[in-house]
Amino acid sequence: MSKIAWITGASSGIGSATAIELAKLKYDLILSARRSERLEELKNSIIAEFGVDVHVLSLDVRDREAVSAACESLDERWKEIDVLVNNAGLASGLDLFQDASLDDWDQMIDTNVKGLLYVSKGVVPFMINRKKGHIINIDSTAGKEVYPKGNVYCATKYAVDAISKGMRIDLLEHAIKVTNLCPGMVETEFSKVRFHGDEEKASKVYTGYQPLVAEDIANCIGFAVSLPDHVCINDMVVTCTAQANSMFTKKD
Ligand code: NDP
Ligand code: 8X3
Repeated sequence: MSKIAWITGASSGIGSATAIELAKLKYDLILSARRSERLEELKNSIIAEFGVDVHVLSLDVRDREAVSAACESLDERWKEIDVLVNNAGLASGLDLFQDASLDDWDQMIDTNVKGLLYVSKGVVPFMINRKKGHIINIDSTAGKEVYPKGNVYCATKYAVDAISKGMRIDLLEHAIKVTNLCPGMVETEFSKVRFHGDEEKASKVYTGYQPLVAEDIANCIGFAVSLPDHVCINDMVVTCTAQANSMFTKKD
């Protein structure tokens, strides 16, 4: 029987690319995000190209009851989740602490931290029942070093680092792998979302050097899930060659 992977935030960027990568590896997929029309398009193209099974969930990870109901609504076959990629997330704003908006802060904390927890809390019991599973938490270089105006986005990604470490300890007895994956700058819709739709400002983030693309991170995920059962990548920090860390990028 095929393995099953659930990817949150599959309607764009790293999540969409990961769906394609795992379909290539013959995983059946649960794809979730709020923009369900995008998920339906991705589902149709993946089924046509790779012939795997795809189940779409229209889901806002901030909605605790909806996440719990979505997990319970899965039929028994779809509950046999081998891989959970906790990818849904965002930066909202890039402002000095004293100028930043509380709404931006709430949205990042609710999505990047609480949303990741809600989905994990729904899926972990299925993995415990099967005594196996692999959780991949999409963290960030922002979870390794704080940068100017990164304040609360960085805090949410530091929280993901701590959650990954905590999960790895507590789930040890159930043979569940936990991989914390920290990308540097990846050209996706991330900056457009961060700058509230300002595409010009967003594109400047990626000029003067060659950033990562979503497929680079999807490849890393494909690698991490293809290792033998006794091997777990705990922490993976991946940047483009032009980026040393959160603070230093060599631009032309
Ligand atoms: P995108 O904006 O391209 O994708 C973000 C995805 O998250 C979308 O599918 C979006 O779907 C989903 N999402 C956002 N909010 C919610 C929500 N409340 N409920 C459900 N889904 C949600 O950005 P990336 O692909 O770049 O980002 C993916 C992850 O990677 C994020 O966690 C981000 O922090 C992290 N990351 C990104 C980096 C980068 O430079 N791009 C670097 C390091 C980490 P929808 O809007 O349809 O709900
Ligand atoms: C996203 C990359 O550099 O904006 O996590 O923190 S960065």
